[in-house]
Amino acid sequence: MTKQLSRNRRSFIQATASAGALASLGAPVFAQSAPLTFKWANNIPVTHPSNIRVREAVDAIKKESNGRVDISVFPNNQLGGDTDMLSQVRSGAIDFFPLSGLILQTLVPLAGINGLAFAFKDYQTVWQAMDGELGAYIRAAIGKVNLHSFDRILDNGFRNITTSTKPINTAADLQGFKIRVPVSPLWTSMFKAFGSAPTGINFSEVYSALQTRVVEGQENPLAIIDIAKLYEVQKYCSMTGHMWDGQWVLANGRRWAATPADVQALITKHVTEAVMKQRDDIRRLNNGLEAQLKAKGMVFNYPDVKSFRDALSKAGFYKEWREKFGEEAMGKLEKYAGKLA
Ligand code: X2X
Repeated sequence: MTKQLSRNRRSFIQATASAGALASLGAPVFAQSAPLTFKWANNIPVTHPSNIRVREAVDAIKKESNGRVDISVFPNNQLGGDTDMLSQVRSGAIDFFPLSGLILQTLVPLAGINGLAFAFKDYQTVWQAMDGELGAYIRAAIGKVNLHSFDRILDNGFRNITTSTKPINTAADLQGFKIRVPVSPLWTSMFKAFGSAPTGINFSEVYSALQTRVVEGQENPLAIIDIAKLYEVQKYCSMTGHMWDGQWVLANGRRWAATPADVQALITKHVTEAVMKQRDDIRRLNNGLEAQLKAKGMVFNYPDVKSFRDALSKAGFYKEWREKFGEEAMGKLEKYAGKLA
């Protein structure tokens, strides 16, 4: 009897709670409003976890909204390179766009801070910082340029240098080296500090730039090196792990603000889930990829990072960026990363 009562009571509470939740979310929107269509675009091949998880998210969003919220995905630079897509998400031509904080730096200078060379020693520190105070500080800056950023950042990974010509063992090997970097002030400045010849090229052009030898090398996490088949046009992979890079999932600010609260909540829930699963996928991939890339003919080496850090310090790289980012921002980074040279 007591059991029965408590069960009834529980279902009453549940029913009341969900009715309340529905009312506050404006439940009728899914049922009554006109369908809402959105465009999501990115720079990554369809087989990358970022795209696999986004596919799952948009399917779930469509289903849970009874078909009312329909997000079309345009992967692999179909709508243009990163620079172009950034303009498009600002103008509203596309609605959602995951972008490296370092490329976003052309618009939001602070957003490059997590890419400071050798700042993060491991993933644990990365997630503490990016899901903690540092990430919140960066997102506040992103919010000021008519962009909404979801709270959780996608993993791209720790970046390593690949080349068609020689392994990179010490910083001296980077002198005069023709390397592609993404279009971003921090990346260009870092390789200039090494004495390299960096060229800013959008990812959409990287394979052909390597193939035609416009540049000798590039740097990316193993998942990208594998999935974009860069091993076809690169021989050496030097495991420098020189920075951690992730992609903020950006939305056009006006479009997001005009989206009903219940739709915002539904999209946010699934985007967040997708990001957390994507992080897990990348972690698993990174563990197995080295062996696979070796089997595809790449030659790996494991440089001591000291010469790279020293070269950057000597060239004034850290000093320059400390001034540019400012003490407040550097304090948020160093709270997690420890003191940077
Ligand atoms: O452009 C790159 O190298 C990539 C794919 O890693 C980024 O999105 C920053």
